[in-house]
Amino acid sequence: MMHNSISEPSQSLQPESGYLQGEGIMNSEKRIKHLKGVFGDDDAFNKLDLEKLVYKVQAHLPVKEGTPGGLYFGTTTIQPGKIGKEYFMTRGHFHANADRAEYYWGVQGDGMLILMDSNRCTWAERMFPGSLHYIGSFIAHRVANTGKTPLIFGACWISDAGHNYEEIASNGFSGRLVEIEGKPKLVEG
Ligand code: M6P
Ligand code: ZN
Repeated sequence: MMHNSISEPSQSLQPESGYLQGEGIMNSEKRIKHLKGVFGDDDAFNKLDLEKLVYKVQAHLPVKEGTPGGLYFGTTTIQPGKIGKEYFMTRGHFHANADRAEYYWGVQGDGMLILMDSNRCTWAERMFPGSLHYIGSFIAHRVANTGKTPLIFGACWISDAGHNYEEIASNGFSGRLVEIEGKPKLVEG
């Protein structure tokens, strides 16, 4: 049987900015006060305004978290800034179902995708408008804004991936992305 109906989509995505609009878009914010223990330099952290916005996430989560076979879609905007020498960045996570993969892609600004495998080997990929990043199984991921304007990136992940923040909260990444002589560098720590 055919439904003779043409409808408008319930959600839309602004291609230039990644901005999501429509039914059921979730918005969340991470301010300095939400990011205790994420950055290496505690003195620099404690001097900052706790209410300062670091990043926000918009997401379309059409199925219940944990549903096999569904997909989630998000846009993350990281403000420019540093805490000590370390760039503003997302908390970062492994997936709770650690073998689930994810795509990230650059929309606006300059950044770095920081990746760490299960042997705690860390590396980074440059992010720029149009860059595409396949984050495979068992790889922790976080994004840093290395530029002077907001960094916007898109993400698409599996609805039963989940987030494991505990591993990163306890042990961090084995490398940190800091600014040295005006350039981003991955250093031990
Ligand atoms: C992307 C996706 C989300 C994630 C967000 C912020 O949009 O990977 O699942 O929540 O980035 O990253 P985090 O949760 O690590 O702070
Ligand atoms: Zn993820």
